[in-house]
Amino acid sequence: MERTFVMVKPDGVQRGLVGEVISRLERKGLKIVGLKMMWIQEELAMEHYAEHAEKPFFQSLVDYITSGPVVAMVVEGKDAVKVVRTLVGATNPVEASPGTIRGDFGLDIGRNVVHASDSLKSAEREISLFFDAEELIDYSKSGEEWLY
Ligand code: FUP
Repeated sequence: MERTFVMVKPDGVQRGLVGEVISRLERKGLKIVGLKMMWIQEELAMEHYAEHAEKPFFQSLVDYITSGPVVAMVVEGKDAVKVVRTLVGATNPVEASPGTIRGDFGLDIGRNVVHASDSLKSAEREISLFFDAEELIDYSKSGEEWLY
């Protein structure tokens, strides 16, 4: 089982898309093992987007991601990193296919509703950046009588 990091960005929260995003992940069969609302401070934003530090859009990216609350989560499942990237769609919502989160809800590359780790390595880095180990819950969803 893989774990990946997903975040509903400030525009997604403002537009009331938190439930929609979570619902799509759950319906796909992924399991939420960590979930919290938070307001990212500049230091964490800069670390999260460190790979873009030299890019011209870096400061606006940091300003945007710190502009309002986000919902951060860790989801678990088979091939979770790739599966979530497929559900999320291309970075630029203009190119994202209909049926993906960004394809269905985004219009602007700087306001693309969600973040999802792009590799297992970034997933591990981002999960440890946003969550303490005790905030991730180990539980089983299969074999429960009330699961239907
Ligand atoms: P993604 O992994 O799909 O979120 O995309 P990237 O890591 O390449 O980019 C991170 C964020 O930077 C994107 F969500 C949007 C923003 N970005 C821009 O604002 N302009 C660009 O030209 C590229 C990315």
